Amino acid sequence: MYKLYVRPGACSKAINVLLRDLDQKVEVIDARNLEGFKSISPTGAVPAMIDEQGNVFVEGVAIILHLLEKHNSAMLPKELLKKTDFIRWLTFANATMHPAYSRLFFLNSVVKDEAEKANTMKAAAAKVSEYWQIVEDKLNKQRYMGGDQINIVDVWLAVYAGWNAYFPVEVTIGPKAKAMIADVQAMPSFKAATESEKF
Ligand SMILES: N[C@@H](CCC(=O)N[C@@H](CS)C(=O)NCC(=O)O)C(=O)O
Repeated sequence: MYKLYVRPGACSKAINVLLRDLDQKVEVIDARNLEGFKSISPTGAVPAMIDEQGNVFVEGVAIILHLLEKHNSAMLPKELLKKTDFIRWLTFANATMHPAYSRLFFLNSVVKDEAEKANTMKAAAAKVSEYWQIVEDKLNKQRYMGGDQINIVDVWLAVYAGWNAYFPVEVTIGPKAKAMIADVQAMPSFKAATESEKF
């Protein structure tokens, strides 16, 4: 049984989905206001995960690569160029798209002047939309980010797409990406993860 520390609907939800897709048992723990959480995750960020041996894992990409390799998942290509491409898109999600959304969250919470907030958030949202266009370009050639099967990159992107509802500015997502997101949201593991984060 894995222990997974999450914030409801945060990026940690992708790990919640992945553990289910890998047929692993998971105890989902709400990290919000959890005393001592920084002794598990020094930055205070989720996801954090503890395995049955007591090994502690933080940082989404490291957790995903660990789980895929440990559970011998076909999602992680063995051939070097394919593996590098998979990691490229994983880090596109985690280190390009996610920080672009983080800027929106940051501006939404710290900018108090309404006109300044509208301007800065519009610029930040344009960057997020630009990144969704990169996803759209990829999905114009194939149904999912890794080919014809949903993979963890699709799941991560679908989790981020759910954040659009929090902002008073428009993020544009193309039709192919919207179809991919709908398929991810229909996955039983995605639905189960959503339920498990209703604390
Ligand atoms: N570098 C970390 C960042 C994770 C991250 O930004 N998590 C957000 C939720 S999506 C979080 O916990 N933010 C609250 C905080 O950092 O205190 C990773 O990739 O796992």
